[in-house]
Amino acid sequence: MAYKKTVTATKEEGGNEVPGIVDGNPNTRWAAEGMPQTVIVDLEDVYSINEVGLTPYQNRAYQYKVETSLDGKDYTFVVDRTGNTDGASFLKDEFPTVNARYVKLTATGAHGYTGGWVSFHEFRIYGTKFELDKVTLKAASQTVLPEEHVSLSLTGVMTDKKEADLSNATVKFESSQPEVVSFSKDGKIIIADYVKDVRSFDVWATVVLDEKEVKSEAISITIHPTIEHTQQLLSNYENSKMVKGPLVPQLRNSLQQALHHKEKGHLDQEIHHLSNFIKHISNESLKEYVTPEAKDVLLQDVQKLILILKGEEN
Ligand SMILES: [Ca+2]
Repeated sequence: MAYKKTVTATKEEGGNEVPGIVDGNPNTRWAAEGMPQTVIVDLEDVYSINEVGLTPYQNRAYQYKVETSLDGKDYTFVVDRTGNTDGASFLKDEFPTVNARYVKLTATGAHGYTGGWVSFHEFRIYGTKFELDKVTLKAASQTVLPEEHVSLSLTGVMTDKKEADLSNATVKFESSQPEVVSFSKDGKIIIADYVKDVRSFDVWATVVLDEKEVKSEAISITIHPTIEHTQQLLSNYENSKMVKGPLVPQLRNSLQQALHHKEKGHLDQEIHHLSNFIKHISNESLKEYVTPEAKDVLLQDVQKLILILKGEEN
């Protein structure tokens, strides 16, 4: 993780400059004369870190401490090996996960070595980068009229529990009824003019941020009928001969009257004419003029319309 990141040191020897400690090459090294000496690695982003590894020059038993920081000012100890007496080709230290951008290594001495030089081939830092963990999809309303464009909004949480910045994320909205439901570029639900018998659907979003793909939970949207929509539905059924004969003018007239009273604000009359619609379409003596499928959809929509107008459903 430290590999070829920005690194600075209190001092460096010509030929063994500080970038040699993070270049991934076991033959190059950083060296500085005198103790203590400090190296600071800037990881250039915040990571969850839980392990560091050091490759001391000539397997020396360096004594050192490691501190981490989010801002490069306030540092917290994660490793204290200032009493170390072990010489090895690789010194490894694990510690509880910390979130950090800066990692500071300070060599304070070396057990059994009196040369006075600090020198390491490599300084490795292990952990994970924060990524998108969860996205939540919300709709401005979970009921929608056919002509309405309900807005969708998305929020995300990163693996460090902080809110995700989704401004550069790729977002794809999908639905369980792709023939009827589409989405505008700014995240609005668009319902096709002819919704057939679809009265509810699920929507969800797939979000890609920094190559991490996360899918939201689906939310359920219900399409509420309107008189205008029912008129259009009736025309469609008429065109496909699913409603015909003397039933057509009766149904049309009921809707027309209901719409007229709706515009006047006469709620009782609006409901009265919608109830007439139900009476006509349920008339056994006219049942040869409507297919069971068309009857089902029209009846359900107008019954729902009445319930909504009566305030018994929202
Ligand atoms: Ca190196």
